[in-house]
Amino acid sequence: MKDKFFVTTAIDYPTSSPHLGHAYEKICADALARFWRLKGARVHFSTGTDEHGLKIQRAAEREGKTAQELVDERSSEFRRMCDELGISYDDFIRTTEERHLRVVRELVGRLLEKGEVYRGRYEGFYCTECETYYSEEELVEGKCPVHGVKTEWVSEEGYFFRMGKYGERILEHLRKHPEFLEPESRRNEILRRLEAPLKDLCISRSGFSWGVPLPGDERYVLYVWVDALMNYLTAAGYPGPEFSERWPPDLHLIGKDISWHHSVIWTSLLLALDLPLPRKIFVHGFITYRGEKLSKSRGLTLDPLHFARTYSPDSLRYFLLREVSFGQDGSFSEEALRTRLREELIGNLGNLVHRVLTFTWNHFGGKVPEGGADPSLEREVASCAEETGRLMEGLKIHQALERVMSLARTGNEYFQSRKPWEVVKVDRAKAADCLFNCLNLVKCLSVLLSPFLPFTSGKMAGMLGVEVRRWEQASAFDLKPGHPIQKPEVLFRMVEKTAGTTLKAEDLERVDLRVAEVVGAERVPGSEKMVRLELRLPEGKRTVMAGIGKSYSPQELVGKRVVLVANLEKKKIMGVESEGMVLAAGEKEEELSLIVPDRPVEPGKKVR
Ligand code: ME8
Repeated sequence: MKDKFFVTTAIDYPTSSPHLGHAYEKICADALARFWRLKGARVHFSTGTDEHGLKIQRAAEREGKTAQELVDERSSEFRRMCDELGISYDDFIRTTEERHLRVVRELVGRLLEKGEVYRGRYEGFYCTECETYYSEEELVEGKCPVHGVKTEWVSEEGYFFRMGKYGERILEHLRKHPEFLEPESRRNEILRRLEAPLKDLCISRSGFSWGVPLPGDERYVLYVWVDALMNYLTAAGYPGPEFSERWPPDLHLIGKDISWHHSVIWTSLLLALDLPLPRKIFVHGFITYRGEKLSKSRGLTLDPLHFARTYSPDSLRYFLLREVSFGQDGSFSEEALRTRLREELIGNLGNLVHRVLTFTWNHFGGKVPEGGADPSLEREVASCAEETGRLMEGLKIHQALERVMSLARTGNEYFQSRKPWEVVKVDRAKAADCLFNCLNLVKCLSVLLSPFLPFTSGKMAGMLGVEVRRWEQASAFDLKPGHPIQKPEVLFRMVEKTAGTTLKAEDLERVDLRVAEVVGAERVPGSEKMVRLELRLPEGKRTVMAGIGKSYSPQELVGKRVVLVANLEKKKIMGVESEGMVLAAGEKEEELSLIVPDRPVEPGKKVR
């Protein structure tokens, strides 16, 4: 049992809009924060945006905005995503806020005073995508090992943090406290990397200005990761009175591309500052789509709000929490989401709640009928609450949710086997007793579901006229006979699918397909897949990004006549504004075949 729970997520780079991977991390942290609140812990949950650095400055330049304009706009998109998904953060921190700059200045000043920083010369490689330094040995075929993009050679005078001297202490900590970094596979990765001597860390950057000026030498800006990691201290209220209550964090929840930054860079900074280390860093897996990691830099993103708005925020939360084994990668597909919505949310949970409440409404005047708790059902509910609690404490989020849903199945079986719709005609008291038990089970479910599906839990509790406040409510059959319920409403609905359903001829008319000639083609740096095409149409040229680079070389493309979806909304892909899409057939990226007219057709001609 914890009396406090300070949980943080990574703070996202607002270089482009949030994607499903960002949403996944926030949803997992939210489920844990909500769980611990119900358990009575003093919870502090922070998330936010990481707004400095070269990557942000370059993104702003690409979009013709100032860096401040870019981060203001985009940070609000991340916050909106959190709000729409029901993320119950207590603090949404932006690293450009004055309260954070104060903390960074003070703490870097302290490092300088303590002799933890010295002047030197940095020579090596830098990946702007992850804002990380790499040595030559760390690169993979000369490219960033995480993003697969070209790195930049950096050679500059700068300031170094004596990180190297903490290598041994970090190793010792990892060995003594295996729970510090989980899952085990991630800890082993870090242990292996720490077999080589740990180097000092260059913490200054020059040549651009979008960052925190380095205290004491403002020709430099502070390396963005030092600034970003310190967000956890700012969010904890450093150095105010709440800080000692909240610190250390009970859980840093992060993705696997940034486990080194947290377990090594962050840990050594905290050691140097004599601050207590976090209790746990948990590394979740990546959300993939058709076998590829979602990533802004690769132009492969899925908009969480699209799915939340189409299917409901809880449907998306449910899918991600239930589908992905926490700590491992998990793949997203709309089809799989629809299947879980249909079979589990509608078919199991929605069905139970609907039949129990509707039956009560229709046959018992909307009041909990007379009955006594069925001891074996009550025991089953209590053991579900106990097991779910234990699974959540052990960070087995997907198993916890699975366990809760098994209780909904038990509820359905209970109702089904007692046939109250028949029994009510011959033995009203017996039917009443069945409903009394089912209603109490539904009430317990509304508590058990509340960390995972807050909107649904709220609706269920609302219909039952109860308020979910404590986890213990999950195992008590305390709805009393005579307690009124509200008119039942449907919890989940299936939604017509926009793609893949039958279309009318008029629907097809809306898609403007045209023949276009490829007059230029080049590979997009950093991607094996993306090719930037210049297409000729009678009205002028268009730039279109096409994911056909594994099937075609740029040379073979020039001169081809292709089919262009000409009235598609413009979209930025890998920094390039794409004005349409070309059609190709095939499943695998290496086996795509462009759709081309098999007789000469002039560019601009309509495809019908
Ligand atoms: O790394 N699936 O920001 P970021 C799941 N600003 N999680 C994913 C993901 C995917 N496909 N793609 C990214 C940064 N993430 C830094 C963090 S913290 C002091 C600074 C996760 O916007 C990623 O692993 O690139 C990270 O935890 C978070 O999203 C933000 O990624």
